[in-house]
Amino acid sequence: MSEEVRCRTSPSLALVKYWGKKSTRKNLPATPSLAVTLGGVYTETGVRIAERDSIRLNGENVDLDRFLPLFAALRRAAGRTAFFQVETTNNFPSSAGLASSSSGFAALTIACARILELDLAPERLSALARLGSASAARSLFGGFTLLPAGGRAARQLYEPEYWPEFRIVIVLVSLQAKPISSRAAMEGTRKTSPYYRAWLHNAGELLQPALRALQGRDIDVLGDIARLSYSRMHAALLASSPPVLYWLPSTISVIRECQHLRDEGIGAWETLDAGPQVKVLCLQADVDVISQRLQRLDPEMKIIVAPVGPGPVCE
Ligand code: 2P0
Repeated sequence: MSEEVRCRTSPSLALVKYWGKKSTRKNLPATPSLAVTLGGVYTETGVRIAERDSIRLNGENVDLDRFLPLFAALRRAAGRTAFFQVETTNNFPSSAGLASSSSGFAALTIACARILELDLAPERLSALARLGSASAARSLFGGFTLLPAGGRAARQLYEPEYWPEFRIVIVLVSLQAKPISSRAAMEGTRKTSPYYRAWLHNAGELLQPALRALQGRDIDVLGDIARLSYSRMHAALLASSPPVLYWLPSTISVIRECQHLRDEGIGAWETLDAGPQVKVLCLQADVDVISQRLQRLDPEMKIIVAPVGPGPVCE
């Protein structure tokens, strides 16, 4: 057995969402995305050099097709033909709208680069990870990150320590895999939603005020912008043919409870991705009341509280 490299990375949660591709072949995003890396939830990936490529996710073999462009780019960068034996686990549900592809492709990219002894700058690693999943370009960094529209690589805007009180309350309303992958749904939106052009236009307009709110650590404004971004993304999705609705009844219960909390003066701003889970942006001082109120909706729902997370760690 060859030596193994193990890397751990955390998912990237977009506050301003990436949804739609400028280039499908190069996997370039059509919208800018501003994100926070989540702490305490992570993908851990081990890679060895082997005689053929193989990937096991949480103990199950995974189809290789989606990984081949990344593997090919890594082999080109190393100037050698090497194959990867990959074992990867998530300490949170996969394919349920918790951005497992962001942390998954980021961990895979960095672990493969290390085993090939490639000494690449973070920006280069981010561009490679983007070939697997555009959100993975952001997971290469901790703290707050930006992937510009059409951008090849993400960059870190602020270190994890920048906003120590910032928290994300993750509400797992369903542990089932989502009915349609984000990649397929994104393409469906681009090709069939009459709202897609408006979505692209507006996504660019949301970025500057979001950046200013982050610069001022103004959670009221940032939370409001995050709500607009996910709502407009889902409006475009719902208008595609066939329509795509990721929400479940409990998703809506959580959204409404966040509205009630805000009406009572408690800062709780929800955001959703390509799945039914709800992530609530808030400050540490409000975490207990928010968690209790949301748990009361359904004692079965799992709730995870995440601080702003770190960048990749390898051993
Ligand atoms: C994001 N999402 O910005 C957005 C918001 C989901 C909703 O990036 O096709 O797996 O692999 O580039 O990154 C999820 O899509 O898509 C995603 P691909 P990805 O986090």
